[in-house]
Amino acid sequence: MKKFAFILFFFISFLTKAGDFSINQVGFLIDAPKYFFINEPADSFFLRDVLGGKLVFKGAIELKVKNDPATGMDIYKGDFSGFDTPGKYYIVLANGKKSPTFEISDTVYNDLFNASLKSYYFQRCGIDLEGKYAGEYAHGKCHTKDANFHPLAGSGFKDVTGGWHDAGDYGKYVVNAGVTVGTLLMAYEFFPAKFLSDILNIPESSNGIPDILDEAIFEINWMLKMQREDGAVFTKVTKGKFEDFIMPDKDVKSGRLIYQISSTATADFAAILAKASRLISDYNKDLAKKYLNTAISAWQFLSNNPEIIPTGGFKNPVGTVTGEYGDNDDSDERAWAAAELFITTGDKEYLDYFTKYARKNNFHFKSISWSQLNDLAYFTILINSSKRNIPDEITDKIKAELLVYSEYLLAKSNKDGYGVTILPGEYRWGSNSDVLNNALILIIANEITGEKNFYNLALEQLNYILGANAHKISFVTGIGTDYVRNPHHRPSASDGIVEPVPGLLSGGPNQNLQDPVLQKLFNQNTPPALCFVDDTGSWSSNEIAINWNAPLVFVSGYFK
Ligand code: 9MR
Ligand code: ZN
Repeated sequence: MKKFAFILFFFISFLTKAGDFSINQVGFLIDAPKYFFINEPADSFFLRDVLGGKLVFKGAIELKVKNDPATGMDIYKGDFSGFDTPGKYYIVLANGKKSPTFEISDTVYNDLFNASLKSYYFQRCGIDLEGKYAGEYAHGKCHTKDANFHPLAGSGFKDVTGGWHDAGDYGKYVVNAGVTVGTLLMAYEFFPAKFLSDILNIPESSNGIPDILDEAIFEINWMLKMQREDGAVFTKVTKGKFEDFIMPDKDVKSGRLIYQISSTATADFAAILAKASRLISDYNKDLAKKYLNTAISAWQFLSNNPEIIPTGGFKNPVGTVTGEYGDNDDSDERAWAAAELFITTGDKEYLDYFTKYARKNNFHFKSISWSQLNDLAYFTILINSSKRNIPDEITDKIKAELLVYSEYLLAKSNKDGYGVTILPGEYRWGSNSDVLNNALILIIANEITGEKNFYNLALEQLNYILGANAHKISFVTGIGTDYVRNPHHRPSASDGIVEPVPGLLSGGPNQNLQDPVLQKLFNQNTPPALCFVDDTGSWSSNEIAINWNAPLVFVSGYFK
């Protein structure tokens, strides 16, 4: 009982620390739905201008849901969508409680976009992060001796320096690079006009190539080093065990190893290199050719080895305690590679391969993740359909299933107090990236169908990430008024700087409680969306990762 009271006290103080308002702390686009949530009844609310406190809008507060399934909370909503004058505002209740200040403008997500893309620069491995780009987060070269082979993968040394650190750890994993680079390239390919910025202040800025491509190329150049002569691709470069909480350039004690090849890594590689080849060809024909050749050699290896490698999917060798990214189904990765290779080459063999997979799976959409790439294949075929004369029969199927999936997301959101598109049971490790990947799907659905509901729902997902959630917190470091400050991120925790490295998305609530910090605070009875804590020790709810940031770049870049 005592323990319960303590937990309850902790809970309440924790949940109320950010104030009482669940609101997008960055703000709203001028024509977007605008709203906030509170957890107690109130009659009305007042929207006031920051300058002088002038009252600009008054609205009613309505009960949205009692005992919300994901949070156990009563949720009340105040809506001010009708107000559309750009400026900086806050909300006040009759009892005097004030919300954080937020902005209404058509450029409200610019800083968020820049920070979320720039975060990849801070993850770079094997180079000096120079003060002129990294500011106070500058540090020396790390992991310059990458790497010797794990005995199961080969012998001796191979240069695999470069690329990004995967997450809060310093490992580098090809599988996770797949979905990450895939999503960044997709943003540029689908909406080039929105992603042309070349002024992010990374070393390649102003080189005439959009920074989003430059950053992707930094990772791709590492991926190239991970390829074996026969086309197969090694799975990862990590230590035997996760590093201590030290800066990357201090991580020199024990060596890092290259692990075995896998068919998932090889297929992800083929997809990325094929996609990058066609996108970079406008800027650099030689590079485009080189990329395509490596993609084809990876595909060749896969064709000669139609069964999954290793059998059952990649597993960490006994004694290895770093990320696994194990996946026992490589069919979606292979289909994605085929789709990208077809669009780049026009070679019908690839289209046939993709179509066979898509038919077998009835063109169904699924939640996008490092292990689930089939939506990326569908999108590639759909967006490039006229370029390659894809038969209507195929594109119609993809469109129809995209619509079915988007309606399903809409139905889920209607059941949720905060309007999020995941339900109890789905708050898994990295749930915030699932929310943003759903926003990505909805953005494309809106582009294809013109259905404004999907556009608005995508924005609602971003609202959740930026503060319209039970924790009243922005899940992106440095963004909003009350954001995550203690991510499970080795540089942020060991650089001696109070502020975490900016632009990083926290994984978010994880009802599976997969770390000791969550296990101590919560149990199976905790409402799923509450299973989160802004604590460095909670790697299963508060880590950051390259794949989670990618849909944030996509979504914020689209709406900026
Ligand atoms: O994102 C991954 C998640 O889906 C898995 O459930 C989890 C446990 O295997 O691993 C996550 O990825 C981590 C990776 O293994 C190592 N680097 C940090 C990643 C984010 O936590
Ligand atoms: Zn490094």
